[in-house]
Amino acid sequence: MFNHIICRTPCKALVNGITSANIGKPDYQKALEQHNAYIRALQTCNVDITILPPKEDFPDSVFVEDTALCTQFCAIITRPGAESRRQEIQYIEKTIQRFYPDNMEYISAPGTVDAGDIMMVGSHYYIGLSARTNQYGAEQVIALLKKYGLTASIVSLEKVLHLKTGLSYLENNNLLAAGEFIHKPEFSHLNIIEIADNEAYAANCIWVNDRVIMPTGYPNTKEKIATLGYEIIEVDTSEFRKIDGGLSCMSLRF
Ligand code: CIR
Repeated sequence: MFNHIICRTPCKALVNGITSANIGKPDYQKALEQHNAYIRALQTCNVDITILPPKEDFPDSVFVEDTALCTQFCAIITRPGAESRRQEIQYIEKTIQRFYPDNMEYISAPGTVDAGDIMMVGSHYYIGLSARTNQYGAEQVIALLKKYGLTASIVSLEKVLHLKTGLSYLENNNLLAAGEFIHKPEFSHLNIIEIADNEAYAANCIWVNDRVIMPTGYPNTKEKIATLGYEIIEVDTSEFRKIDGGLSCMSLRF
């Protein structure tokens, strides 16, 4: 059960966000409307929502997920792997501190971590080693979580930006997996819902209190999730996709 959500309104500089997608620049007005629809979807999930103001100096700052790992017992402020995103943490720290007054932790150099690389499955956390999250960072996360009785392990990834680009845990043992993650032995104890390559973007969904929020336009994935019995809310994220962002990236859920 999640009680809290933190989001940030996209800034106009969003159009200059880091991208590898090659599908054009986001339209800011459209992105804003899509972000509003995302908030409206979250509002139906029985959570309290904090919406932070846009931060023009940081094109990618709408993707708050990467700046912190918020667990049941502690929050870990990350050290984002992309230089242009590193200072985003300064603008979210105070907000997170409100929820974790006595249990804030930090990643330090040379460690780098984007929390989009960290997936929670119960009290275990999978940490993807990626272009953004390095071994030092992952080891720091493991040690910090251990202090709070939580476990973590490292997963390699080669083809996508973040671990959760290709994976979403929907609770109840159900894991959406695309591409390189479908056959990873680390996840073979879970019920793997295979997402075909032509719908790979839809592997990034979020479970929020028994609802699943998924991107619009992926009918096969939608059917598979519906078969599992979840209530589905679709949100169009086309403009965020243009800068490698998806549904999970735009919120912290805890
Ligand atoms: C970036 O490259 O950092 C952003 N353009 C996209 C971040 C997506 N975040 C995520 O998957 N958690």
